[in-house]
Amino acid sequence: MPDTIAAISTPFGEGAIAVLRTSGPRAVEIAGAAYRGKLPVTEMRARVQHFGTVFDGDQKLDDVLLTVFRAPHSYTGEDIVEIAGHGGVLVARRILEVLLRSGARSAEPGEFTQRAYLNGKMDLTQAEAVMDLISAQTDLALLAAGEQLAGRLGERIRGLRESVVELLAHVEAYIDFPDEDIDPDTGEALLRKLDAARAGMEELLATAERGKVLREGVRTVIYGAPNVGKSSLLNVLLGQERAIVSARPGTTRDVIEEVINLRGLPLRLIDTAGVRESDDEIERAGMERTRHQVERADLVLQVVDAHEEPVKPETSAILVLNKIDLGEHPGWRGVEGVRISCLKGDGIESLADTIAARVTGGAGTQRDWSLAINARHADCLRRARDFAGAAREALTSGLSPEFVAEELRGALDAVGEIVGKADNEEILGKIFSTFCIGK
Ligand SMILES: Nc1nc2c(ncn2[C@@H]2O[C@H](COP(=O)(O)OP(=O)(O)OP(=O)(O)O)[C@@H](O)[C@H]2O)c(=O)[nH]1
Ligand SMILES: [Mg+2]
Repeated sequence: MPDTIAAISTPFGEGAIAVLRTSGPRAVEIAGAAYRGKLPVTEMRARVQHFGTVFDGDQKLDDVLLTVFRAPHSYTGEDIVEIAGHGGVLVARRILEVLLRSGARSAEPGEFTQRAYLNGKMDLTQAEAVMDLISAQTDLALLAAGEQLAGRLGERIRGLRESVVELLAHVEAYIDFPDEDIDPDTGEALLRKLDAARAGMEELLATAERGKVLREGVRTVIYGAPNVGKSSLLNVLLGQERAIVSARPGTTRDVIEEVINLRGLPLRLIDTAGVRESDDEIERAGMERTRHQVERADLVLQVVDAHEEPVKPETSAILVLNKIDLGEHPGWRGVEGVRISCLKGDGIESLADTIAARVTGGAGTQRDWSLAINARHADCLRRARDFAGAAREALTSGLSPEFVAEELRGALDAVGEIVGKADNEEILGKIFSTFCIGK
């Protein structure tokens, strides 16, 4: 029998309310020991809030609202009691201590959700989506997390898995009759099915890039010579005076990082020290950091001063010609780039369009971004795709069905791992350790 866990589920700090949760076979009993109200906790109707008081022995701790959820109709699939009290750090802590003393154990990060998964309330992709939802920083990220939480990705994966199961069953039928080779007609049909499954894998894999963008943001480095207006650009895009701007070249020395929401895309903007020859030790350390950031960037905005002599544009960067209000140097004529003025605010919308187009591959975010796999899914799918490719090889080169079946089983396991068919402590540990305690 699993133990009963408890945690404060609201963030640490003072707030209007704090919610504690306890889940497990003894949840009702444990919460009941600390609570006094009109009805004992054991007699409460599920999912109805009751007003009462939590005591530590004879000492009154807090007036609370208490709700019982009965297995299996709860988040975890176990009995859950939720206690909403006043949002003080100490008072919540004291209520938790009472629950722990009555026999609950402190919950590990993500343990409530892990139990939900283990009890079949959700698959692994849905459990992961819980965290995506909590950490979403833009509407697009929220949309994708919501769809995944609703099970849309899980459905696709199960469909894929189903088609591999069918293939495998078909091939295994031949293994049972050792004298028979797969006849050409059947071979053709199998190939078609196999290729459809592979296409399905590729289709999902193609969403990995946007999954990374939505979850981690686009690392966008603002790069260029001193004094061209890099920090000004950061401030304009951010909508606040975050970085120091001054007419003196070499103002920014450290790396400044802020996340913004650009057309629904989370952009991790990184302002850097201007790059030039310098004897100043601190400035040179700053430039070293700039170089390091450029190496790790998903996208580089190369800022130049439009009214100065042209410099050579970087090939993969978006060229941003700033200070266009001062006029454009004839040398820039015909050069492709976004012309802006941070001072006047001109051209910023068009820069945002250019960035969004680059990030979304020109298709815009109108395209369906609600399906966006994460790095773990991508890793599983790549393995599945390779196994499926090997199965195809085996099939077309006339190897005996055993070999085909072996590869298909590999593909099946890899696909299954995405939703959690292949239970593995290590995988679960990795996923749930990123959660907050109490979730
Ligand atoms: N006229 C004009 N001046 C601008 C514009 N953008 C920035 N500046 C000015 O250019 C100077 C340098 O701006 P910063 O944003 O500090 O430039 P930076 O590239 O961050 O400079 P470093 O941090 O030294 O590398 C400041 O005096 C800004 O007010 C613009 O669009 N037009
Ligand atoms: Mg600067």
